[in-house]
Amino acid sequence: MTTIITYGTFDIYHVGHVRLLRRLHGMGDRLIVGCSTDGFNKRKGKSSVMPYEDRVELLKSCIYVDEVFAEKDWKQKPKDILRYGVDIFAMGDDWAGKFDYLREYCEVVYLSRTPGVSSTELKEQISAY
Ligand code: C2G
Repeated sequence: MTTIITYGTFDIYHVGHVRLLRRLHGMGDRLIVGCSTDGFNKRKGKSSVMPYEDRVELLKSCIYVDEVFAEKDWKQKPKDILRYGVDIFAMGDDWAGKFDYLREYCEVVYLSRTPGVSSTELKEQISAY
């Protein structure tokens, strides 16, 4: 049983998120997602349009996702990896290199982002609509 883990805000859920989750799903048997809480987003310097509960509901509705849990701080990843028996930690490559320290616990991979779509761009497009 290969378990994959990833983390993110997943605000304004879009095809960039779905394509990443689909690829991660294809890499193993179980995909677990750490969804950033609203409080953690503040500390990340990010604000999300959608509240945490809605972002979790959208992730849980995704056929590629097996489990969703709260990402509350930067330090919890090693504990999460051990708790879930994670084999692969994966993120989009906008984070390339940032989580290499987790190689002590599991494989670390960075997948190419989907170009041309982001929550920020969507917010701008919607407000200009
Ligand atoms: N992503 C992607 N393609 C896009 C947009 C996002 O592949 N067009 C990926 C990102 O690379 C990330 C995931 O989707 O792996 C979630 O993106 P965000 O919600 O923006 O995640 P972020 O706010 O960067 O939070 O501890 C890690 C952080 O919580 C990551």
